[in-house]
Amino acid sequence: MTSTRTLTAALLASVAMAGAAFADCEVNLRSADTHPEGYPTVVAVERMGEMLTERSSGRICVEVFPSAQLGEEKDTIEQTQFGVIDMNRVSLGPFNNIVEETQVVSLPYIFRSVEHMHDVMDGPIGQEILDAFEAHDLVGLAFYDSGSRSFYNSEKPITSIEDLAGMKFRVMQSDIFVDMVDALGANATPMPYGEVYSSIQTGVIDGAENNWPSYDSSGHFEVAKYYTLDQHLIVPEVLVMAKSSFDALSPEDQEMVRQAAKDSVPVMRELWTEREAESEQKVRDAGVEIVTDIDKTPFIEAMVPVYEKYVTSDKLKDMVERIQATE
Ligand code: BDP
Repeated sequence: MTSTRTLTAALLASVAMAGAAFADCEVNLRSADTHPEGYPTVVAVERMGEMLTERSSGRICVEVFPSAQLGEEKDTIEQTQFGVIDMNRVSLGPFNNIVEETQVVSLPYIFRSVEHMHDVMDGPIGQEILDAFEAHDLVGLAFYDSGSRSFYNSEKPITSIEDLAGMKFRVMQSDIFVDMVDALGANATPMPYGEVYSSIQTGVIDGAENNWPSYDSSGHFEVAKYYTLDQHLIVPEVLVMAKSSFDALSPEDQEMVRQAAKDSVPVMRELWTEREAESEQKVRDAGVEIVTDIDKTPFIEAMVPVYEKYVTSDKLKDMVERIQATE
């Protein structure tokens, strides 16, 4: 009893202190993230906030709400569009049905490597995609890393495309990913991230797909012990701001926000590289069976209908060509 009470008191005191610190700021930007405290995306936005607070002499703060405290991504995106949430760090996947330009960089196997993705996202194509958010009541601030995503499941090691036949996989809420899984001969179930663990555990789905850090931090590796590195997606993540919150700032402060977001990118990339290695080690130590030797050619070939379905406008065709031409 006593220890619980002491703990609760300590917790309340720390929450009050944090609240007080943010209350001292003229502008407190509330930022959502689905990942827990300590995850690279969460830490990167916290660092961005520290830079902003320092550069604005304490006027502007960023308060990160981790662990989906403000809701699942699809809902927090809507709330950010409405200005209820000021900032949001999300995968580009859930934006596919809203911001057309994000579809191109969410296509399976569009990037040859993470380095290729960096070259594209750090250049004019990345800027075009950031600018495209404006038409949807958002300001695109920066892209973060997300490694590459691969399939994991609770049933068996997947060693070829044939093994996927008839299996049920959760995907992020985007039509592209539903079609991607269908094209591989499996069945897709779009659902919020927070529901995946119990859905695998109860057998509603056989598995899902994600990168090392998410596979680890979500605990999915505990219930889906087979991970096959087919690396079908390299989808960047994005930090966006509500247009209404951005417009309420002076032009100087707007610039300061943009710059702090940009400056948080190298910080994030470093944290990401470290975390990928740590997560890989952790799940290997936990006894996960990992298939690394997989022929990706049939996976890549199976994606032709997905490209045909989504890359239809001249604008998107041109973007795909420019991405492929980026060295
Ligand atoms: C993680 C992304 C996160 C997504 C999650 C998912 O960082 O933004 O919510 O995947 O699969 O890798 O939903």
